Amino acid sequence: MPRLVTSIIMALALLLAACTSGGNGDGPEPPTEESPMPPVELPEDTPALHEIVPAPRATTPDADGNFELTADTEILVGSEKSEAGSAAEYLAELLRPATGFTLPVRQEQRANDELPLVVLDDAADELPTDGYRLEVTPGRVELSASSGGGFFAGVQSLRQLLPADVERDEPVERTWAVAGGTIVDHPRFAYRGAMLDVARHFFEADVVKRHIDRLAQYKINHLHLHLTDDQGWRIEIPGWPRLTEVGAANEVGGGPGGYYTQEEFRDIVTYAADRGITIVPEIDMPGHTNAALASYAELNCDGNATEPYTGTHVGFSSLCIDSDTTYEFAADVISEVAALTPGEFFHIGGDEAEATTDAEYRRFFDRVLPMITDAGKRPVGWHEYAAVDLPESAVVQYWRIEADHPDTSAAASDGNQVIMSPADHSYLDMKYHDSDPWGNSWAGAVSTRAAYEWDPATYLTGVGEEAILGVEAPLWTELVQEESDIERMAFPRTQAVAEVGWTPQESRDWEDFRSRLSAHGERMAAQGIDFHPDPEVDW
Ligand code: TNX
Repeated sequence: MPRLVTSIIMALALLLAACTSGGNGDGPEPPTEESPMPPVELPEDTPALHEIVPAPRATTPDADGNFELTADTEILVGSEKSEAGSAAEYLAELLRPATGFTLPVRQEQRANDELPLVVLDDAADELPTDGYRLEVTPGRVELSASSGGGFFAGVQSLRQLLPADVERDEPVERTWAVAGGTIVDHPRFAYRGAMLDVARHFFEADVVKRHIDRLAQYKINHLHLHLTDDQGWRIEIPGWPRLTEVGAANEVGGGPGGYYTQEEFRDIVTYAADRGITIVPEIDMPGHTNAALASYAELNCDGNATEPYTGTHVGFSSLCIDSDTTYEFAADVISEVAALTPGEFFHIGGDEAEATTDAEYRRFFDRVLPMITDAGKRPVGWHEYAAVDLPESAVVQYWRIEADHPDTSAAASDGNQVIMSPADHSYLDMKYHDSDPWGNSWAGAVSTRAAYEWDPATYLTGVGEEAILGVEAPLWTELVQEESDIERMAFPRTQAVAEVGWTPQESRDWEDFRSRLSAHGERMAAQGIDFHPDPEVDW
């Protein structure tokens, strides 16, 4: 751009800033012409605006707009929204270890214009859900959003615009620059989820928290925790102590199992919220309940407790459908777990209830679904539960690999929303490639490319864009025992599904994703993630 034009634009911008700040001198102001920021040279490893994952909607680079993060940089919160404050704190926490900078977060409007600033403020116009605008100019990065989700998403984009070194946990002496320009972005779907099965193998709270850290960077905004199954009950329920004394003491293969106390679980929920992630608790019923049936004899129709189960078969267990104790149990568990989670969803399982007749299954959900809506939550269930009368707020999660499921399409026509988790594209417990030594294979291999190349809106007959709440990548853990197994199975397929959920279909392209993803190998390595270097990508 010619210098004269640049100067005119700058003068106009200054004039506009003076007008919009109300002229009372207490609004943050851009650098003045008397103290222009010197031009910033970008180190070679500085990512370009379009290189982030998931791909943003619109980027406008500006070579004159580069920003340098320095020891003087401050983070300023102009928005009253508490999430803007949390997002700012989170940003500071992300950037402090590698930069070694203090990066103070200030809630005040006043700032020293001489200092480089990162400003989080309300968008002047209403942005779509989870949308944000990121403007990088010399001396100032402005992140604006209309909602908490937007601030968290923008923070992740800004983080990815810094070089991979920013992911190290020790200070690195170097220039920290961000390429100039503007990103305007919002997601295709409101729900971008991951699931972790903590029932088949139990994972301690700090493992879950580290997983949350890793998911959040790809704008995953829901973590569904599969808290109960045949092999284990993982959440403390007052009044039902044997669920954790007996039901939690096993896992697949006979290991010691474990569970979260209510306090630990609340702590996970808060930790996730501070990173823009809502926990979706799942209590799987009426099947997948052997851990409960082994804990309480009275939950069984014959009055005998079952034996603990540490194998991997499915479909053999059921709560006693026509016993009042079952509904006292369900009511207590649902109200306790609903109270632990401020999020809008409560997952009630409903899958593979092969030990229950269709009529029993229906009777069960006719009594249990109102407990969930009465607790103020939207029920979510695996797609088998689309066979029952669902309340309007209920969400159906499709997990199979067939292109037709009439109950799910009927629910969608009735206005129920659908989460798409087709196993042949989104199941993180599958092998990446047939030759892999680990992983399930009933849905076939799910390579990174397979996790990327599908369209949620054309997968299932009768379930189009409008019916879809979002996507979710489940990680079942029959074969996953260590934290490093979680990492290997989840990454990089989580990035692929995250982009399926965020980026519009017409803007997605495997070759383009593949080249952007390759730069994330270094970022993941710097974070200590034991990802799978799928040979489909040049790492
Ligand atoms: C099917 S997907 C299941 C799980 C297994 C998984 C293994 C679903 C709702 N049920 O119980 O863990 O396959 O891939």
